[in-house]
Amino acid sequence: MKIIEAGGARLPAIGLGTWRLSGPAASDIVARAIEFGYRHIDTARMYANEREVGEGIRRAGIARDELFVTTKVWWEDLAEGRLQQAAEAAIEALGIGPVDLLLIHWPNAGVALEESIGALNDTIGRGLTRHIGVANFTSAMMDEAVAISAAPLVCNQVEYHPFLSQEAVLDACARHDMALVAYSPIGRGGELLNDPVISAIAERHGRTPAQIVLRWEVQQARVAAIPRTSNPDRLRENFDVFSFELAEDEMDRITGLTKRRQRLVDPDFAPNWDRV
Ligand code: 1BO
Repeated sequence: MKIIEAGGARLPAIGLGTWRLSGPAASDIVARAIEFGYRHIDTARMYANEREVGEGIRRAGIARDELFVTTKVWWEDLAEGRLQQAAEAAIEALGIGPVDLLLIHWPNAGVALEESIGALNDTIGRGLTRHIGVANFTSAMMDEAVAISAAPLVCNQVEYHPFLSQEAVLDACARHDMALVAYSPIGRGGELLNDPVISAIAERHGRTPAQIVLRWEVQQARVAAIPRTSNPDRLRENFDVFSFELAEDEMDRITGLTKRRQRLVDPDFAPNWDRV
């Protein structure tokens, strides 16, 4: 398993995303993922599954320090005091002690960045998390947040796949010793996985298109990916991307697809993505 070192943290390059997983299915897949070798689990207050994710982690019976667990506070909970309360509720629901990484899930233009980043920093002092970071920040917002934060910001978690360039965010990650954690890393499946460039490379390596896409992500210096699945076979497939390598020209051809700019997750509270 490749480890991404950023901002003083060590993130396993493949993690399990849990957005839209709920109930016993969420606990089951988390426990299975850990048994299978996953060491990075991602959840959020907004997913309303922290209790089940925690249950799956406890069921797997792994030593806590062998697992990297991330959760996120929702954009409506970023005010001083409210953010800390949300973090406390997350820790209580998970029931595994402090998390490894606590993120601001989306920026909120209605709360000053000084206030939300200050409150996020405070969660470290309160023993709620070991590290902090952000999600869905533009590169300009990353620059501002890093300048304000006392503790290093470990990552920016953003949508990233071969149909969406994140060049500006990747540059900002390199400037600030941060990781890019890719959500929706295989897009919506269909169109991306049937793309002729991806299919041809998959055929050449005897791998699935999803494995090629995930390999393209984790072969980049600062990128981790958190594919979500509730299917045990996919769990295995998504994790098996460290025993082969893409050639430089294959990496370049896949990177060439990112000019399509197909953004899949763009809620009405999202920031102005063009503010790079
Ligand atoms: C509203 C989208 C959340 C994904 O983490």
